[in-house]
Amino acid sequence: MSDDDPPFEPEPDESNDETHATDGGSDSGSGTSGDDAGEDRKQEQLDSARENPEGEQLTSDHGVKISDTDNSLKAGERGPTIMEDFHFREKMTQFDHESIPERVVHARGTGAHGYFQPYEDPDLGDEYDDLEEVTKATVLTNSDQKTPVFVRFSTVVGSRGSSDTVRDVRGFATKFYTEEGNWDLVGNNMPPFFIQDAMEFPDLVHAIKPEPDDGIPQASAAHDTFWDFASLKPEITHMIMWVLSGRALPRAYRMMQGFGVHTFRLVNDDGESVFVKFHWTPKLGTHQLVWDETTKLWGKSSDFNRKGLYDVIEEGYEPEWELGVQLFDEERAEAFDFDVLDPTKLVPETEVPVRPIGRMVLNETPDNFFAEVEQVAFHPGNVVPGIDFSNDPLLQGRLFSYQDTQLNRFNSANWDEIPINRPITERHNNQRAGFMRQEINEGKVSYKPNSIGDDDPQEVPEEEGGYEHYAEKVDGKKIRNRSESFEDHFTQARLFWNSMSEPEKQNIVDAAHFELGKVDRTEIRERMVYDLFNNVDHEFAKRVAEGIGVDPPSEPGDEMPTHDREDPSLSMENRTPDTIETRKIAVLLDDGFDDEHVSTLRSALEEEGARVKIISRILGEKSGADGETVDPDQHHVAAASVAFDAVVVPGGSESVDALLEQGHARQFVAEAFKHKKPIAALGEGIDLLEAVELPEVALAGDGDADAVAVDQGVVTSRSADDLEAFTEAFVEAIAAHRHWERSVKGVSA
Ligand code: HDE
Repeated sequence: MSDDDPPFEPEPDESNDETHATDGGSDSGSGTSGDDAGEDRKQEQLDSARENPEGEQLTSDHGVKISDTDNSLKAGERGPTIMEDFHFREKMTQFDHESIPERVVHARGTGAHGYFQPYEDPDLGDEYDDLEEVTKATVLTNSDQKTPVFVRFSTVVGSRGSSDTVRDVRGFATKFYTEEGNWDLVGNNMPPFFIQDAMEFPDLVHAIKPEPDDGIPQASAAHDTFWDFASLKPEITHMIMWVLSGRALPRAYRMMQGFGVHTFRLVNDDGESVFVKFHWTPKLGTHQLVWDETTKLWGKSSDFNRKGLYDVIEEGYEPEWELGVQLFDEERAEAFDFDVLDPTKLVPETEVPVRPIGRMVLNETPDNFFAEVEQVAFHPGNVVPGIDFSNDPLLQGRLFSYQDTQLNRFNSANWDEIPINRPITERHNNQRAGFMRQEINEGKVSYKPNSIGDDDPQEVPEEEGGYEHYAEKVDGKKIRNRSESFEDHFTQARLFWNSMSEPEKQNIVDAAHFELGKVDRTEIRERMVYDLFNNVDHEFAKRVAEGIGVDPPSEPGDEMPTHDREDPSLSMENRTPDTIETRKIAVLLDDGFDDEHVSTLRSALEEEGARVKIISRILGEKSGADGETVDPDQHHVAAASVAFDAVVVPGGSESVDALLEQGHARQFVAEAFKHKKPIAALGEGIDLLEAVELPEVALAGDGDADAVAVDQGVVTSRSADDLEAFTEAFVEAIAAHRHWERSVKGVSA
């Protein structure tokens, strides 16, 4: 099978059949009527800016046809180039100016289009009957309305060309083109943040970015300046626990949760407000890579996450997330043992459940990376009526920074006029000028009040949709300090640690060994262990200390909380729905493979939504023992197990004998084992697993010819008589994603 053949046709979704409609005809003036007008309108707007140069004649930017684009104009056959060559000048000037400043953080990313649609009558528990009771934002409440979205996922620290699979927080920024203007929910894949006040952000970023003297390291926190800063900032502890966990190594953007991080406000028609935390929950589960795998991917597939999102959408899948809200009023907020305005805290789901209120579907890749992904500009200050800010000092600071940073990136206040950033609503105001103004406004008047133009554009009263800020009572002295209610830095860090399974805890310890192992200064490592980790959990601190040349602390830290609370929602292992959709499965074979094994496996796995890829030593058709042929998708030079979710070795003695001679095939299996991925083998295929000497794994033996053996995610069947039972067991092993119980100490891969 080639990459061109969609392996899996997603079920036709009735609610979704107009998703790609770009055929015009929508009512551009329609308000919040129950149709997909908004969704269509964004597509139309983008279409009007799309150009397809294919087959057209080459022209200059001023529209003149060009006769030669390879040779510059010269004075004589071998003479100097002449400046009047306008085509040369233009081509070179455009090239010289092809880049804009990369984002100071979140420089590396990718994006996709899609839509958001609220659920009809979502279950909000006992406290609220319906969402209209708490917000007038129809983007969240009108279940007939699909709002177009553009989502950009990103890493934070690395520069634009850095690798995708580094240990880092991931950005999860969504632009909703609503009927009431743009709403940007600019979140991350982790619910807390590093710091409590926007004032500290430049210091945090300076500390984590490459060090200023040598510009090293790229896209990594593993160096002295970051941990120096961290060890002196106990408020960072909770976030550090997340960053050391598998959350910082997402398997795919489509397998990642998203969080609004801050507490926001929802506001209803009567001007009443409740607090809200926003959550994105991926339909495909929340999954991670393992560290060794990520470092190999830096070299073998450094666009791994970017390509992953692009490929699945192009292959016809539609990654989906549920938007959930945690709703709580001021009184409830007062009762928590943390401050909801403190962005280093989350609201535990054990306290306030997440209520799903709608779904987001990503179904279209960008046509032009620069015009869409690079130029999309988010701003947490972009809100619509019904959504408002809290006084979280980090959020308040962001409201300044994003507009400011766009001015730097675009060199113009008109950044919100370009196609990807334009709202679908009409815009009327008195702005007329500035670099790269796109709109051509007619008329004499660009001021207010005016009599010449009937005093247009008119202000809109709140009842008619004008944005009114929530009338929160604020009364205080001007002070520069930190609220006492922001002082507890360890309770939630401990909650996170307590909520991890043992393998997840080990991952955190291993990550700390790597990160702090890269820190030269002993006193920094000591501070991390004694001042931070030992105030989270004493055993944790000792386990970290052992690996980094620091004496283990003898007593728990003075500030270590004693609670044993857990929140199961924090563990990724509890976020593994029973699906293998979009997982990439490698089939290792050579000439002489068992035809039935391959065709049965492929159809069974594809039926479950997996993507099956045939890997062979060299490209070009391979013949099965019974004469079937397959066309390998990748060969050994290009394929590596790190880019797959599981591997299966079908039978066929000639094929397996060839694989046994191929170091790459052994390496493929050994690496998949080391990275705790599902492995399966049928018939003679088991010989390859035996040759690799997977430690402490029970394979189907000759004696139990009929049985399907399943041990630690390794599924084998010697006789291969019951292919149905075999594939069922393999599908189950793939759905589990990783098999943490394996001992991989002796595996050299
Ligand atoms: Fe950002 N952040 N940030 N940030 N952030 C930027 O804006 C900033 C913060 C987040 O895909 C920048 O357009 C400050 C929290 C995402 O284009 C910049 C503070 C959260 C993206 C900026 C924060 C985020 C950015 C760089 C502390 C999670 C990528 C380029 C007060 C809730 C958006 C840009 C995209 C980007 C500033 C903290 C998420 C410089 C000052 C907390 C997902 O404006």
